[in-house]
Amino acid sequence: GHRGGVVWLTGLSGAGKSTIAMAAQRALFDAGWKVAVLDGDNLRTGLTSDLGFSEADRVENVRRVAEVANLLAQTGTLVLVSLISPTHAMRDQARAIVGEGFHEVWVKADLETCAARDPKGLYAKAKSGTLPGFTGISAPYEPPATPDLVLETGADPVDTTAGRLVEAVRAAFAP
Ligand code: GGZ
Repeated sequence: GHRGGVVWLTGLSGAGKSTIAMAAQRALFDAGWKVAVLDGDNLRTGLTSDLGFSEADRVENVRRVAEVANLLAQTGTLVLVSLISPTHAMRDQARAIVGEGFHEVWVKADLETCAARDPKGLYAKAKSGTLPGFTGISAPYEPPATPDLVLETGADPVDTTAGRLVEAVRAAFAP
């Protein structure tokens, strides 16, 4: 079968990381792959429920999720991680934890596009100042310098971006 590995989706809130991860998971599952999604927003109800959004808490969040992703990858699972993981240092830490088989994917959309989508109203709160330390508004996002793949969700629909992700996964991890 296929090799295990970690495909790390980074990008702003509302860029489309979770949507693309879920669509790719479905396609890979239908093709017989062992595949898991680790989504920051979901994990924060359990594994990382003690963490907030300070720099230090985000570092710890990324560290824990990378450790879990690595354990799953070692069982032969293809792991799709969906975390803002806003800094180079955080993503470098994840890469170091996983080692071989780490792929960085930038789910790219303009801040204006994400803020216009605003599915949970978080950008509105961040702009009004009621939600401090929000990525892209009042906390940093450092775009990846050398991502393995860039998916532009402002330009391309989800079937296109998810399809490109699935092709990249096949190219990297299929037998
Ligand atoms: C960024 C925040 C914040 C702040 C709550 N900054 O788009 P969402 O809503 O559904 O998913 C986002 C999620 C980000 O969690 P991560 O674990 O991916 O972040 S990190 O990798 O930086 O640790 C967003 C919501 O939580 N959210 N407050 N202040 N996103």
